[in-house]
Amino acid sequence: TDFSGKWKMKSSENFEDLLKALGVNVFLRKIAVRAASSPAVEITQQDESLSIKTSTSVRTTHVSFTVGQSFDEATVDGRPCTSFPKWETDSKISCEQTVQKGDGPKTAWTRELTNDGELILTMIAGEVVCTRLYERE
Ligand code: R13
Repeated sequence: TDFSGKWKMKSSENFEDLLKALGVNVFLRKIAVRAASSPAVEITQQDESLSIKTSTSVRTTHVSFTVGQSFDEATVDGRPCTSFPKWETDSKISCEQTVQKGDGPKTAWTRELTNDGELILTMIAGEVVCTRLYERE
């Protein structure tokens, strides 16, 4: 599977609930929700190595990792964490996160390429699952 490409978001569920579960206050939540409604995502992939740039008007993140190797990133509420991405199927990466200090709900994400060429991102905090559907630009 090749996740490479420029992606635009078609739908999002539970993003605000996710931030709420992580303890983000209502003021910052509203700003984040608005900005996260029109992200620009660019992924480049070579074999097992991915680079994912996610841009919004208020926050841009850039992660590079190799599936099967741990790397440092930040949780969606901005806390430094160590992540371990692995193949769940040949078209789905699941990634568990461990925050470097403090506690809170267990966080993770998954990215899956569907048969019809769409990308499903889930972000998880405890029991809350945020699902975001992307299509190629
Ligand atoms: C701002 C500060 C407060 C915190 C926050 C969290 C998330 C975001 C913005 C902020 C945004 C996230 C977008 C995520 C996307 C994910 C994806 C709570 C730290 C800056 C308000 C905008 C687009 O789809 O991959």
